[in-house]
Amino acid sequence: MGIDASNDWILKETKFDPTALGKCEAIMCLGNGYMGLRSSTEERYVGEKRGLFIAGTYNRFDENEVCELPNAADVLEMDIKLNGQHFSLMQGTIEEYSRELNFCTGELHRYILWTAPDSNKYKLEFYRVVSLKNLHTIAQKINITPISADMEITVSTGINAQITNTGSQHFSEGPKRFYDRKYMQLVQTTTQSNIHFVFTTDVTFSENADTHIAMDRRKIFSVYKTKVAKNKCLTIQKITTIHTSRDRANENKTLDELQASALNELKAESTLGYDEILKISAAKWQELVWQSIPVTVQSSNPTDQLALRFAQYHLQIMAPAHDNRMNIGAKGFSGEGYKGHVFWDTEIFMLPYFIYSQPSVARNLEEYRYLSLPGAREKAKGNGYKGAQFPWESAWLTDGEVTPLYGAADIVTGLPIPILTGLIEIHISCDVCYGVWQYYMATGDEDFMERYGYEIIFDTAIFWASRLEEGNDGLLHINNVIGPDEYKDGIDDDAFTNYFARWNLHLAISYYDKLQGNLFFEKLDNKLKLSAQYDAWKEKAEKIYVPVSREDGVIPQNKTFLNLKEMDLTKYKNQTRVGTIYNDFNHDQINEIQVCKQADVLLLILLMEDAFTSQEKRANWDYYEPRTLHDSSLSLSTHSVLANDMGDYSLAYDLFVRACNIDMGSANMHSSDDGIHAASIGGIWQIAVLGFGGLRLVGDKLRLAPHLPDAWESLTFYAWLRGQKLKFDVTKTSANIENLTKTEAVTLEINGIEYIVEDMLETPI
Ligand code: IFM
Repeated sequence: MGIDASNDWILKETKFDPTALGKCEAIMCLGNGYMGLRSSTEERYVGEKRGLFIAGTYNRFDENEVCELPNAADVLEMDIKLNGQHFSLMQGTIEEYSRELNFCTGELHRYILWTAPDSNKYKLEFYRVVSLKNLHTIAQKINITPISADMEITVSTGINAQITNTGSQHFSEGPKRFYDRKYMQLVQTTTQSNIHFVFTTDVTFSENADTHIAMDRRKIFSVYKTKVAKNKCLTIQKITTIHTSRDRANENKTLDELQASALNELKAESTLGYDEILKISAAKWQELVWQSIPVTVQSSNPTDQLALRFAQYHLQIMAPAHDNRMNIGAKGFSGEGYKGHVFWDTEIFMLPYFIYSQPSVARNLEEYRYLSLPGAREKAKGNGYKGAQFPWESAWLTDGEVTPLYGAADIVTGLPIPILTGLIEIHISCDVCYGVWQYYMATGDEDFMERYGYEIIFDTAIFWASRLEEGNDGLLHINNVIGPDEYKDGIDDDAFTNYFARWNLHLAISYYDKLQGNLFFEKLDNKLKLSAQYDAWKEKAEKIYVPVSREDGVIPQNKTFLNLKEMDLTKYKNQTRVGTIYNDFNHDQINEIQVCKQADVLLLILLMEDAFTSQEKRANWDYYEPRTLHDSSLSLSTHSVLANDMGDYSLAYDLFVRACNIDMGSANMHSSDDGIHAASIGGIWQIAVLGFGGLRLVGDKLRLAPHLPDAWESLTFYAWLRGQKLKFDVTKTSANIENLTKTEAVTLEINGIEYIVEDMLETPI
């Protein structure tokens, strides 16, 4: 696949490549936070992974599987026959080809000049959009022009619910019918969560077409036959809507009512037609993203701007901004990977984008955590602890822990590797608390804190207090966990976990002190019995063991890490695919080597930068960077931001480029097949704004310390800080900051000096 960055708004595939079908489906995925639609082609191919995912509609296939986002019916498929021959790029000759996703409008466009095996030539253009305005609408437009002679064209299309999640069929077949011999409707209902999906579609032809309607098992479709004159363009429009009983607006409707309202809405959308739907949706893209919060870079490498738009585009379509009962999966809604589950990826990697760019979306994401507190309490209780222990992987609010128990094959035993993360990767509880605190520090949103935030902070502190174990040394320890580095499991005193657990307790203590006398606090105190626990928190927070730096400043990643075997990791550091260490060692063996899958101590240092000295930062950077393989897509952005902090500028830029290539690059054509890497995409934005742009929340203070890479001349970005929208124009030598809201002054530290930004500020850097 050749990515063409000649236009930095457009992700372009320049050559049809059957081995890149899955990758393009994911990286060119369309969506709007309500749904994610993989960009499969209209005609079908071996190797494709068709997919449509609707936020929050999790279903559990059976007792042996955890719940997942079901892959819903396919509405894109069109079987096109030209002069009796199936249109397929696997035959005939492709004279010209391009497939483009335009980030500016959100439109996908495919252009093909094709000579069929019978030597007849055709121009085909496929346009598609998922509306950002009406979240239920998918619109398609197809232009077919016969170039050699008048032609008979037959198109078969409709709603195909013969789709599974790699074999697991999540739906019972529901009613299907035609209305007015024109509109097609099909209902499918999830087998366990009992959610109705109503698909309604309308297909129109620019030429008169003989039509016959047909039904099959889990399928409704129509076959249209028409004659098209040479050089005349046949235009087909297909407008589809999707509604589910999970939608807030439909919760109290009967299925009949839902079907009827869906049909009415389809008729209204269909009246608008493709071009108008596109225009309205593109205007929404301008309003929400491109005119309000664009990140703009002047770089000698045009792919940089493309990558930043790629990131903003995907962050927009992965966020279920419409409903606070939903959150972002590790693959967004772009594939079956990780089953649509939500991880710490949200708080640590994607949330910062929303906090600074769309604070109301950030608030929704954290409200989801509040609404999942019952499941988190259930999990703590089930494990014999108190308070809220958030699930490592979560799905619907009441699902609790949904991490699967087994994964890939162990090369030594031949058995599936047990997945222990759901049992012992417990730092998620402080990650959620950190997300809440970050949101609060950047926004100052007291209403959120009183309704939701403080309760999360207190209840996670209660969990940590109950999780600590008394050691022989008189200190409190956290044993048998997995830290961020998932190449080490069952370890004791993981630095990341222990530092954050202590921080979580200190935060709860400080808010307990601060909130005394508030009415809402008294209620919370009663509900969670805070006063009865306060003294114990204070005592325990002082006694938590945190791994301290050696003399040279290196912090042990956990109790045993620094005594593990050292190994030459060059081969794995230079790999072009992730996880090649598993070709040589199994998980138990990797557990014994000083090798990190992903940023761990270094992430701790980045997130808690005021807790460590510069000498410690440098020592840990020098120690852990060479030992980290970046075998998780979450890793590169952390290292890039830190490399910039450390003054290792060319490495910082190199890691940025690598992070951009995780999804956009062509080194591994299959790494995105199961979906894009949401955390890495959040990381691309973080590198630009928090790294090169240098905007950072340090403790409760905002700081700006930019340093642009050699390739960049300037960087412009926007950030909402404490209710004010600020515009930052950064060059290699200066920073221009404009407070666009101007209702309050914002305090920012630049080069060690505190500035109050009421209006405009220009400063050398
Ligand atoms: O949350 C991550 C984890 O840190 C590494 N493995 C993949 C997960 C989902 O992205």
